[in-house]
Amino acid sequence: MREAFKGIGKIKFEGAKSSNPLAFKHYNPDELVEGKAMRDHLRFSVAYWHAFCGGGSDQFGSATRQKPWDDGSNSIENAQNRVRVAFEFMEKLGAEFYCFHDRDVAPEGDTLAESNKNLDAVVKTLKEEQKRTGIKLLWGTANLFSHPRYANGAATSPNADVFAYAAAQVAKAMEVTKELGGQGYTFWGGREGYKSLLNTDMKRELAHLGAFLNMAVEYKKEIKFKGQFYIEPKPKEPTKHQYDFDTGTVYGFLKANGLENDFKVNLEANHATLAGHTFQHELELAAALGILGSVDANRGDLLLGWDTDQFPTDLYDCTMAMYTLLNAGGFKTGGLNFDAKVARESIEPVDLFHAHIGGMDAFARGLKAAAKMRKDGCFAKFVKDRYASFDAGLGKKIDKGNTNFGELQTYILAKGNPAASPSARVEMLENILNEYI
Ligand code: XLS
Ligand code: NI
Ligand code: NI
Repeated sequence: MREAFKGIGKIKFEGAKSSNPLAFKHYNPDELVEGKAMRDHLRFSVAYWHAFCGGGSDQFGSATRQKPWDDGSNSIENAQNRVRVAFEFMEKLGAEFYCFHDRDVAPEGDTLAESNKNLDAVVKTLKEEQKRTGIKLLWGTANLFSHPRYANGAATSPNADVFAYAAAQVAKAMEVTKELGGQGYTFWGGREGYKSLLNTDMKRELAHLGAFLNMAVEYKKEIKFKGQFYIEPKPKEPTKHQYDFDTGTVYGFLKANGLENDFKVNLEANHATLAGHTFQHELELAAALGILGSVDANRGDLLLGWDTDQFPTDLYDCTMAMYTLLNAGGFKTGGLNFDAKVARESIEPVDLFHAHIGGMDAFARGLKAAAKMRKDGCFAKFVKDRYASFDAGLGKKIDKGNTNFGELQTYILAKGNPAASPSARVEMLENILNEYI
């Protein structure tokens, strides 16, 4: 195959003093942090859809990106060639994982059978390239939102045949994910929500979504797919309201449907902010609930209200995310998947490198800063001391579930007013954080 990214070699770590924009300043894959190689902490993944399918179009204009390797056709040959380009890119970048939707990698046919056949043909090339490069599949997924048949949802469509079609598509996507050794499979409810409650039976739609995911779990066992299932929360866009709103909502839904042991969450930074949370809030809650699985690494724009999917460069965000991740024990099956697109104005192939290098360096800095915060232990100690009243006496009984309202009443009536809590030192802690960034 002809080289697609001519003149760009393997991206190397050159250290913070380097001024080469095509080098890592902070991501040094083999460097140990807390006794583990950076590559194994961060598990970087490239999102096939943004990196190799997106062209930069938006509601106001058509595609802008130069892709000299792409003949613009829907042929299998073009799709297979795109796979080779993708692996050349990932190899040069040093990303060890990728993620894809069924319809990113292979063209949709006129029938499901034809689409499946197309997918099989491209999966063959994916498999060859995985073998050639050692790059692995972090997770696969099915696109249940682009085709007009899914305009009213997939598992929550009012049309039972659409539900069946979506099930068949997911079954096939799970099969190929398994075939490619995928470490996970993601469910993002693209249009699982509503535009208007005037035409929506919410109770029924939620029940259908629960049934759909339960059948997916069953099928997973049937085909012996061992990867981790993820749900990716997002509160809105494309629908006005999406049922997988945020981590808290997803957890309640999983519990209500007996699925809490079968799924973890795949958290996307921009989706967290769309839901009115910080990225770290979502990570922290997922960790507390034991469902922290994987991350779609990107960022939104404070001044824009939609899912802009920009590359993550905010050092505070990356540091706080890595702090929560390290505290939670790090990734098991998950990783940092760059679900991010280059700006419409960044039109050259090399921009794809700049974008990913920046994201990888930002998370590498975040990782190192977070490890230092943990080593110094200042925040952890502050938190521990702040809750010390629960470490002994009555507080301990509350923690263990060994008391009741009667006892608490007697206790506090005898004791009188609680003493004021010590200062929470918000500003002092924020100032200390700045010293790590
Ligand atoms: C869209 C989602 C999507 C999922 C995969 O907003 O982030 O890209 O990650 O379907
Ligand atoms: Ni995503
Ligand atoms: Ni997004």
